[in-house]
Amino acid sequence: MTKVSLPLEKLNTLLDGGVEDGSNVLILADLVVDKMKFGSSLVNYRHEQDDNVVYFINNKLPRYARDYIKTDDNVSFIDGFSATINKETEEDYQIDMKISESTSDYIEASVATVKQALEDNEGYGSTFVLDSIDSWVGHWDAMESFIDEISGTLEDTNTVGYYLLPNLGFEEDDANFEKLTEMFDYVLHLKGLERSGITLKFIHVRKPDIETKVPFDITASGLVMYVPKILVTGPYNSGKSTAVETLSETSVSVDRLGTTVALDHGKVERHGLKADIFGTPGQKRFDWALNFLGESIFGCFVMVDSRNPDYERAREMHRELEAKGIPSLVLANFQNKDDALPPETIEEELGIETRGVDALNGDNMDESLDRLFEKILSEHSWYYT
Ligand SMILES: Nc1nc2c(ncn2[C@@H]2O[C@H](COP(=O)(O)OP(=O)(O)O)[C@@H](O)[C@H]2O)c(=O)[nH]1
Ligand SMILES: [Mg+2]
Repeated sequence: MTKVSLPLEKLNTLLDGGVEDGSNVLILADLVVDKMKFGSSLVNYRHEQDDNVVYFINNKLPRYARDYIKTDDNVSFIDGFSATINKETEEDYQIDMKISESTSDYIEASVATVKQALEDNEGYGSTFVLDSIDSWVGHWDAMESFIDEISGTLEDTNTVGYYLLPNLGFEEDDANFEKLTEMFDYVLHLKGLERSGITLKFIHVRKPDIETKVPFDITASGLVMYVPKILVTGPYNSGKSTAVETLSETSVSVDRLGTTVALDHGKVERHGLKADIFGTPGQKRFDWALNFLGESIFGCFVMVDSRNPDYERAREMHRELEAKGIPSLVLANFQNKDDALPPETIEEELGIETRGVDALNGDNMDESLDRLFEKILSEHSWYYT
């Protein structure tokens, strides 16, 4: 069985390499998530993996989707919309009728056109995207027969079919949702939550049912795993500003008022991860930072100076973080110094997971960030609220 990878590494890990070749995937998108951008990121990614793409768009003009798709090569559009507004199509394939006149005729014509387009691409691994099936919802029989008929062609042409659907009100235990779930091999639910003025987006794999959620964002370079805020805290001179600078592509440090108002900010974006990272002292102003940065702190590094760790304060900060449900990791900094205690000793003393790092040279910093992401994905409470 061949697996076809998706544009997020974490998703592939959860799905043992991706989705099965020839399968069909429902992408249910909450309204705060731009499903067309998601679909285009998927197309751009699969195209980079040498897929041919057939993109069937039936709720707006294809050029709106083209704006997000990086290439015209080997990307064919089926225009299911122009006829609805009496416009000539510019695409190779078209559904030459209005869905409003007869949904079942429209779907029948769609089956024939999709099959044709996929067969024209035969011999390649392909990607098929249908954006979107919302206008067919309720026409269950017609939709089911469309999906059934296309399934055979997907298998024959080594194509994965992705069906986009805005979440117009499917609740968790909705009978309609169950019906939909039965029709597809995979169901990816793109969820959105508003928190402290930002929208947190994450993928919940509902078929197969996987508990770990994958937070994501859509950037110019494609889909990335996205965690809005990571905090770096610890005593004065433990290396917080240095850590933020080392981890970030760009960073600023506001230090001029001494330890009271110090705040570092950097942006991390690399190997598929994106995060805003904030450094703030762990002394008196820690509560202030937790409140100021709000509920959307996803994870925290507690920095200690391995030459002289303040165990009491580190334990206290860990307790405060734990009480707020924020996953954290102790970074035992200055490991390059001769008199540094080994991370194992510090971990044992604290009873809290600890990694040894050298913030200045960056030793073990990337690995620690990956580990914190892991902890965030498996422990963070906001997925469940
Ligand atoms: N040798 C070494 N120096 C470090 C390391 N981390 C930080 N420093 C230095 O220690 C000093 C204090 O670090 P800084 O990041 O400003 O600490 P902060 O007060 O916690 O923000 C600076 O001079 C850094 O260059 C490290 O891992 N190794
Ligand atoms: Mg500093």
